[in-house]
Amino acid sequence: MSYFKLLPISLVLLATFNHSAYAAEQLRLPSMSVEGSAGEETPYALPAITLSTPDTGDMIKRLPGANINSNGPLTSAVQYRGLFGDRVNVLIDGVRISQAGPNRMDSPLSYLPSSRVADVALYRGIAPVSSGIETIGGTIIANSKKAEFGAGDEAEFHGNTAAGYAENRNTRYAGLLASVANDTHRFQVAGSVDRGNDLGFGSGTIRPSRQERDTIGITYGFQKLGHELELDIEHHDTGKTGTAALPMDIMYAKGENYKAKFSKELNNGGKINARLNYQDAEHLMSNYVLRTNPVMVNMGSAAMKRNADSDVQSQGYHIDYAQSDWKVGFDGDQAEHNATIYNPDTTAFFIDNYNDVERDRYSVFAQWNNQLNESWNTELGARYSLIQMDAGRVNSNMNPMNMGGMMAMMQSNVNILQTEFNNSDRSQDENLVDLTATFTHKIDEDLDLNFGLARKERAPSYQERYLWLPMESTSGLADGNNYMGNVNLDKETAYQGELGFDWHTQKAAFSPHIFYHHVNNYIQGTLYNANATVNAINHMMATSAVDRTILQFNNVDAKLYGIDANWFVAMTNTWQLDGTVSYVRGERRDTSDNLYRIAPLTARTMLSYVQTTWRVGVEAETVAAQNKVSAENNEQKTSGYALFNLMGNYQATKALTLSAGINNLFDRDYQNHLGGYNRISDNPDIAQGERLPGLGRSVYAGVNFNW
Ligand SMILES: [Cu+2]
Repeated sequence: MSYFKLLPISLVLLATFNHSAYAAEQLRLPSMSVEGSAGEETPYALPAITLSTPDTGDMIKRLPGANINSNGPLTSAVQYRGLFGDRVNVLIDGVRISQAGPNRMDSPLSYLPSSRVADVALYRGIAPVSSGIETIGGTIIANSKKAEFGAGDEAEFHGNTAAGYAENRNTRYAGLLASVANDTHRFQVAGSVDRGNDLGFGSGTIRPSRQERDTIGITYGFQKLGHELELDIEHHDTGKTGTAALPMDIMYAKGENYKAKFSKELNNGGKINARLNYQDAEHLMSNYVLRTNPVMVNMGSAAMKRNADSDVQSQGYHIDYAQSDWKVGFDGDQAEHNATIYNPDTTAFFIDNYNDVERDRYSVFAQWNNQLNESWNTELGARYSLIQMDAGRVNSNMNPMNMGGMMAMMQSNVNILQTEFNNSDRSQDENLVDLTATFTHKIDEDLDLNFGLARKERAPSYQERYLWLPMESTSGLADGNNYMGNVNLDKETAYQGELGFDWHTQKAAFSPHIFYHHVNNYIQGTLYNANATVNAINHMMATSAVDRTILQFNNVDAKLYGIDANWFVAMTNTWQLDGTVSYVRGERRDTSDNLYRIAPLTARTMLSYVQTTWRVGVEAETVAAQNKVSAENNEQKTSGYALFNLMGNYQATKALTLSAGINNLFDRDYQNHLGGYNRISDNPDIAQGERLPGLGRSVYAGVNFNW
């Protein structure tokens, strides 16, 4: 019962046993008498559970210290210990996905629907250097279900179906995996379909929050004599999906990801791992299809109908060699981004939002993991990365009719910024050095001490560097401010400390970790130095009586600290309690302000009643008020709340699990601090600029079937 070491037991039960698509033969069913109990494993993993939504973010939220910034139902962005966006290294099947959308509409998690997830995992605290380039905010992993090799040379046919339905506005999703395999070859086809209408809360509707996504992928695997090869092609297609916290909605985000993985065991006991990946994705967003377009109030209330067309091509590679205590390797990726804004009614109108933006990373690392003696284990790591960034020249035509007056003025102002940007030193290199030292000290059979120190660095994102016109394409910050990029930004450097223990017996476990991040040159929007040109553009583009605040990405100083823990208690053979607690505080060090969009103190507590083939549980999700908000970002406070969820699982046969539950049982109205503000002008249920409400009650049911 190895899962016992990984999880509070009720999560084991929550799991629909689809960790492997074919785990049917070994039911991971409740058993209070497990042999021994080791500490938490690294990375800390949770198997997939049946959710009320197709959004994998709802699983990530269950990891200690993790939370989700949500700008729409399919655009979950991971937050770990107060850091989010490009600061967190999110790996989907081992690969860091590049986003086609400059506002993170196709966030990495959007590439893997919940019905196809095998497990999600987290390196608690300091992520090892081997887990990726730019891991200042940690590494979080989501893996898809993969067929296993067969036992003999006969072909075996297997598969998995996971499907769910939630009554909150007809949310439904299904995933299917079918495979044929023997002991040498495996081949699988897997796909998913997600649909849902605009979501509801209390007596209202979040407009727009409909969702639509299809995925399909094929995988071929080969193994022989210590060699293993995997080839994988994934196609994803997100259709019209609302993002009420952003200025536009998703019309589509689609594309392909290609992966090749190879590993070989050598005679000397070493192992080589290699991976190649290529991604090609395109994205269209619009501000007038799922919502009413805004008007430019200072331009004679002219309709501001806009589309934005964006794309990314990226390729990456990773090779490492592991032998005894050592792992060394090199990796890198190159991504090229474009985004153009246009007016559907006036074809000649266009703005290059990002043109030929390149962000290339080259990196080498070495990691040494040593069991010094019975009670001391240490891991030391070093990584050097070169980040090269560049952007093409930008152009625009905001006055295609060649009108005089305001339009001519607008274009001449934009021309000034354009020329400034085109003459700036857009080619920038950054040298990053990551160093980590983590230690585990085993005090006795039940108790381990963990501590670690690290230095981690991150280069600016392309949005932070190359946003040349005051706009909101900021990788999903969704704070309602207009931003200016800053070509001359410096890299961020974080000094991180971690201290925790992991106490684990057969009847109970508790593993609190405290952390401190001292971040120099933290990149944050600060009030833009009044510039007549930028102010004039901002004023002319205004869609409300009050001009948007303009912030510019700048280097400031910050610190984040907090504690997160996860725990369980088996009270009797049938009753158990478990949960997580996560707290983080983010502050500026250069001013007395707080950091933006920091998760409030959050606890999940679940009481479960467990039988051999079924279990039921009641979960309390308690969230404190967030009063420590960022004045610089005009961030609004939120109140605390408690939600209660019911969930049940029934293992009907070895292969079939039925799940059902009710989320937000009491249909409580609440606002998720990480949920963004309503950008829609004409939703009678939510005022524009008000924080978006969390979802109302949702009764859901799901099925998981292995064959
Ligand atoms: Cu977008």
